[in-house]
Amino acid sequence: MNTTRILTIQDVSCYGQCSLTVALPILSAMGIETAIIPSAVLSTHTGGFSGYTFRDLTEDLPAIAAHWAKEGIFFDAFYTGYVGSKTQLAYIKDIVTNRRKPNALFVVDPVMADNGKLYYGFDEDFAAEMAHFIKGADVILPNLTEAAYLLREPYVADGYDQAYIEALLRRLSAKSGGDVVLTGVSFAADKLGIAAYSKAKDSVHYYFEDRVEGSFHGTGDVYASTFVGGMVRGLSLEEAADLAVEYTVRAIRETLPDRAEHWYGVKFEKALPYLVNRLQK
Ligand code: PXL
Repeated sequence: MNTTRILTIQDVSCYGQCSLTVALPILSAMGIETAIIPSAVLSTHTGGFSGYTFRDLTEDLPAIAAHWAKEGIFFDAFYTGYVGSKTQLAYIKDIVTNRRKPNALFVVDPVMADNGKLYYGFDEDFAAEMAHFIKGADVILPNLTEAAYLLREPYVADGYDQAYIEALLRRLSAKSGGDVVLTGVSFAADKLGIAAYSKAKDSVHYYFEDRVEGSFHGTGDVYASTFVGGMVRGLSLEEAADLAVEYTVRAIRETLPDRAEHWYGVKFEKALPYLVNRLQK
């Protein structure tokens, strides 16, 4: 029997519910065999903690790739998230090129910024490299800030209309060559969601849910992992994009009662039964 095997490359934030500690459980719950390459190991994520450790694993990547080449290991899908260095982007491109099965899916979450600002440790140079790295990705999943950095355009926080979002999606697709799911889109104060652009159909699809006030760390990773899981399970771009919003919102709602103490991430574990049940339908 054939197994669908995915490789995800992102950091291990030992504490704080993001990147691999979110992606692995979600993809496993969705029934997908998931191999990993940790891009870096941090004691915590960088959003709200100070004094964290950071071990860059860039130089481990070529050795891991060489071993896998010897073992004849190939993947059906690749999903990249937080990447620790510019050099790593080139190594990852090689891995995606050399370890792919025919028709493998390549999804890039260009994790580097939010709310108009680059995350700590990232600079304009990295953003320029990321803009290059996304070329050839089947799907990219930027938020509005990352979209602005990828296109080297000013960040527009709000007050935009559908025409702006659709032109932005088309500019991003022209850059990557594939589909685009833009996260954090809102045309009304009480609604928040996504806009998904299918290159093949040249169409834009929207999905919104009621906005939960505040910003929640790690939700980009919850969203991207669920989206990738959906795609690998054969959902359409639009279905996977919607499912990922539904699940992310549920994970946020699970966190609300305990928010002050649980400020560093969302309780996505509590919403996993919902995700598993939803996939059975
Ligand atoms: O959730 C994105 C992310 C992943 N990994 C690390 C981070 C962040 C966002 O701040 O700091 C280490």
